[in-house]
Amino acid sequence: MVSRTCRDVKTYEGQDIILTCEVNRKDVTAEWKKDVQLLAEGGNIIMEQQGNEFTLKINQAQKSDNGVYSCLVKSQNENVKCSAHVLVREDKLMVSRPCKDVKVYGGQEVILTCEVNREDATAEWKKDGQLLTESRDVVMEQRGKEFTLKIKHVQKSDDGLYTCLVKSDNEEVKSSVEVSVQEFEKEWRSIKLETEKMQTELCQLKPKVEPLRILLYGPAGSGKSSFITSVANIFKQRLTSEALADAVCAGTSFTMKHKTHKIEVSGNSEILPFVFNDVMGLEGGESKGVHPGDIINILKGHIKENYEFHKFPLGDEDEFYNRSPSLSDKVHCLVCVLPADQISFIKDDVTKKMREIRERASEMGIPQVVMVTKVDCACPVVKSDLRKMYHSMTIKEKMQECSNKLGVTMNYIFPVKSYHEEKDVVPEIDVLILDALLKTVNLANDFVNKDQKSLH
Ligand SMILES: Nc1nc2c(ncn2[C@@H]2O[C@H](COP(=O)(O)OP(=O)(O)O)[C@@H](O)[C@H]2O)c(=O)[nH]1
Ligand SMILES: [Mg+2]
Repeated sequence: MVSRTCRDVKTYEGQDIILTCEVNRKDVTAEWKKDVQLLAEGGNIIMEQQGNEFTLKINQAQKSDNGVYSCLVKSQNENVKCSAHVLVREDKLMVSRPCKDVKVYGGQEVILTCEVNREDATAEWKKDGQLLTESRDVVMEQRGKEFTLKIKHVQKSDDGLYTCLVKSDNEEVKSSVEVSVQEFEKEWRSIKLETEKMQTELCQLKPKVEPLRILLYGPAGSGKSSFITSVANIFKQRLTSEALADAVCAGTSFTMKHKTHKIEVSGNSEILPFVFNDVMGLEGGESKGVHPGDIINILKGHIKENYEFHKFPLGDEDEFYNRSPSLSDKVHCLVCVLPADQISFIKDDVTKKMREIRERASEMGIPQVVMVTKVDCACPVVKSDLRKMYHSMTIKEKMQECSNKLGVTMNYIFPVKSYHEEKDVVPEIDVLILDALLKTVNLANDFVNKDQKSLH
């Protein structure tokens, strides 16, 4: 019986190999074979016997020594055999082709490859030290000595240091690479630079009900007043002195009176066929801002001009309560205003209130859009060039976050930059605001047309 069999050996060229085999009899002899060939001593081969223990030594092993070695032990009436694999490798485990740093545009595919000097290695990938797992957009492959990590549709959040950790037996090597995601190569949404045409379209709109009423709501300091002032600037073709926006610390000062903002057109005394109301009603707790119940009252047209909001909603006995609102008193489009740089910090109770208001508006069939303001504060690329708005991954991600939080689809979300420190009108500001405004006003108009039809 073999009491101790020889063990498999994996080593490098130049190392010595020892195979040992022990049996439970004393009067035995042994012969060693490499594969089918009987081995003889000489060269780098040494055979030894010490009692019932047989040893085969291979000095300074070479790749040619690779094979299955067996020891055949013979006694008078019995033969036993044990064998072991010997694997002599050329080198230590090494990265033969490391990953290369990559710069990609958002939305593209990233492929990282790393090659080692062995076929039988396995690898895992890490991003910033965190183990990566496969998903719909993350695919890992091995082809012989080559390992690949594929990331489909990269996002800004895929930026980071990627490491391919390769293991073989007890050895480990790694190769790291920096992936930096650039903005979108092509703009993902295009807007026409036709400010004049858009202005004319807005001026000449003849809705069935005038004025179309647009309600802006959102946290204090989100830029509601600045947006309205910016629209006024565009149609006056200069910066208006109308001090609508409060530059004071957000959260303490806000619009408390129900006021309708009309927009004048420069050159003649015309006013635009749509108006704005703005309320702040989304702060956490009930004590700040306009009560959600009053926002619903505004949507329905129950609140008269100049009403000063209280902590509690307006009762239907109040003189400011409009019991029989006409279609023009009602809101025709609800605009949620959220600052791009603050979206991630909006508290859950505020999001909940916003969703509730949205749901009530949806029940009434009122169309809704979201203006993502202060884009310059969220993305340096956009800050330095507003024309890069739809190239910016950050802005798209902010919009996506709004979409997820509020449940509004992306095509009704518009990133805008308002006038806040400019001395003159800037066409790049105008075009974004006009584009968002035109879509908002058209939705309001569609709503009024539908409502009119349902009356007849
Ligand atoms: N950087 C930057 N600041 C803005 C923008 N829009 C508004 N602001 C500033 O944000 C602050 C609050 O804006 P405001 O319109 O009063 O917010 P409201 O409380 O929602 O009416 C003011 O200081 C504005 O000048 C914008 O697009 N970019
Ligand atoms: Mg305001």
